Amino acid sequence: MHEGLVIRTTGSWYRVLEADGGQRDCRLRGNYRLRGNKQTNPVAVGDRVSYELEADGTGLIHDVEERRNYIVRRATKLSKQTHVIAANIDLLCVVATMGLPRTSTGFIDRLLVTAEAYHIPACLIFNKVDLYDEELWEAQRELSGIYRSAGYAVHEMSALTGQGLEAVRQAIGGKTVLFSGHSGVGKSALLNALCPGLDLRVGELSDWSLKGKHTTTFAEIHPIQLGTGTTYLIDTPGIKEFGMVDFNEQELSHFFPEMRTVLPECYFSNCTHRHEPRCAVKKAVEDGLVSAERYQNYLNILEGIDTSV
Ligand SMILES: Nc1nc2c(ncn2[C@@H]2O[C@H](COP(=O)(O)OP(=O)(O)OP(=O)(O)O)[C@@H](O)[C@H]2O)c(=O)[nH]1
Ligand SMILES: [Mg+2]
Ligand SMILES: [Zn+2]
Repeated sequence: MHEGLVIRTTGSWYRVLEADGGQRDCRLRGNYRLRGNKQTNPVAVGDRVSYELEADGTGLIHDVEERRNYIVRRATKLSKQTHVIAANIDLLCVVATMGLPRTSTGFIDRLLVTAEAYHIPACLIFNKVDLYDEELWEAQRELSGIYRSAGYAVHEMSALTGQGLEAVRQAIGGKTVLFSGHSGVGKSALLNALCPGLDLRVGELSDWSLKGKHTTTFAEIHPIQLGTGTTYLIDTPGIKEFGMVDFNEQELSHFFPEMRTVLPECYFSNCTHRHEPRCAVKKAVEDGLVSAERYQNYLNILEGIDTSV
């Protein structure tokens, strides 16, 4: 039996990176038990699998190693089924921009909350700063301040000019890094900038909607050499709306790091931080310790209002 890392999944085929650096197309053995039936894909990029060789040179996956972590979203907007985006991730980079197509904080916060819920460290990358005028820079500085004070590393960069790229390199070296965000924000362009040899397809924005055209169509891991060790970059298809799985009212605020620290001071132990008196979160918003925008996004998620687009 051999062991390897799933770096691409397309239909019923899995591309596996082998121990010696080679790659092999594998299928999943027919009677492989789905984990429950809640997930649409039993094997995702980042999974470590054991497989045996078939006579025709392909592989047959027998087992999937237990995951250290993974991140999911709803398969479709109303679906109860979830789709595993990737497994065994060291860092989620939310790729966003104040340029085109502009990312809302509602979208960013849904991704960050999900990363917190699944215990995946996250950071923010604002791309396309070469397009910023003074007004956009001002808005960017304010936004970066909000996320930094919430506890996240924030990078401002341009895949086009290379500005800010070195800091991103430093932050991801030696890790397995998932890049996620709307179509057209420049995820693939960013990966190309990090490693020019990759030569990933980059798409134009649509003329009429100024959004991306969903150029990347499946998640794929690209192992690259940065400094000493191997860094695994996971490029993913752009997300229209991030379908969050449900969290209960009580746990949601724990996934906002800057709220988490004041929670014990709420008068009611089951406070949802909406209308309750003597709420430490509302006080923190008034005092400017928690941003009003993040708090509003918290309320929206609580009420199930979708402002993520
Ligand atoms: N001006 C500018 N344009 C950029 C930058 N990064 C990417 N772009 C452009 O943005 C468009 C989309 O880039 P992609 O890398 O394909 O975006 P993506 O996030 O991978 O999109 P999907 O694969 O559809 O999810 C392309 O026209 C890129 O040339 C940047 O830093 N500055
Ligand atoms: Mg892409
Ligand atoms: Zn409260």
